[in-house]
Amino acid sequence: MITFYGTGPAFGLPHASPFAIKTEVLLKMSGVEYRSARADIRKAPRGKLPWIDDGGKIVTDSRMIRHHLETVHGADFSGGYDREPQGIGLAVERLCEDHLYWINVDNRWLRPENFARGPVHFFKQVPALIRPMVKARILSRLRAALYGQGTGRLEPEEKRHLVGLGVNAVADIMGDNAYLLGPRPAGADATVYGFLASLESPFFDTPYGEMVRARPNLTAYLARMRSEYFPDHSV
Ligand SMILES: N[C@@H](CCC(=O)N[C@@H](CS)C(=O)NCC(=O)O)C(=O)O
Repeated sequence: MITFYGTGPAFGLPHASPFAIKTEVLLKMSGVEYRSARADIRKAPRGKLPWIDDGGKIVTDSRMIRHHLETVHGADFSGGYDREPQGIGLAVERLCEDHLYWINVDNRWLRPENFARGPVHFFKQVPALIRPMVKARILSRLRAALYGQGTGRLEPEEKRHLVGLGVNAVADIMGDNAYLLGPRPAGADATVYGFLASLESPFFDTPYGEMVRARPNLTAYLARMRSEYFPDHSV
């Protein structure tokens, strides 16, 4: 039995982490039996979540978890699509994970009002005496990571422009399809759902949610994915 370590529901989402939402959708798509456990980031095997424990084999990173489900459990995330649409799906996944993700992290963690609304609560388990120090250390690490990645050097208007390009590209690729690539869900949908739902979350003060909601096909898609993969998750 697989144990899946995610963040658990937060911010009106099935998980605080889009990578955890993605991974749980992949697990559900695969049909493999699993149980969920709340991850303690201090115990994360590579310092990042999510991860899984499959009978003692630890697999970290949502991309490697997908690979594990395919190679060890015979999961098929192709959705039955040809290689070309699958290639488009992979490119869209990386657009979400390596680009939109960072702008969303910047918005959640480095805008003080959003940090106070959400991420600050992650520090509740830290003893009160050292909490301010730990918080300051994590924020400074994150600021450095965002600066290194590049997002930290952009003006708000530039970030909005880039999110608009990314969101509209996904909406245009999806068109009238029920899922990203056509009438059937594929592995790419786990990612697209995780990251678009996170970007759209009205829990945070953000200009990005409106960009997602401005595209009716994305709004319908988020509702469809949520009712199919997280029917019990009510917010
Ligand atoms: N490539 C990884 C990325 C995972 C990731 O960045 N997780 C974030 C949470 S959304 C994390 O654990 N960050 C903690 C850190 O970087 O210290 C995946 O696909 O799982």
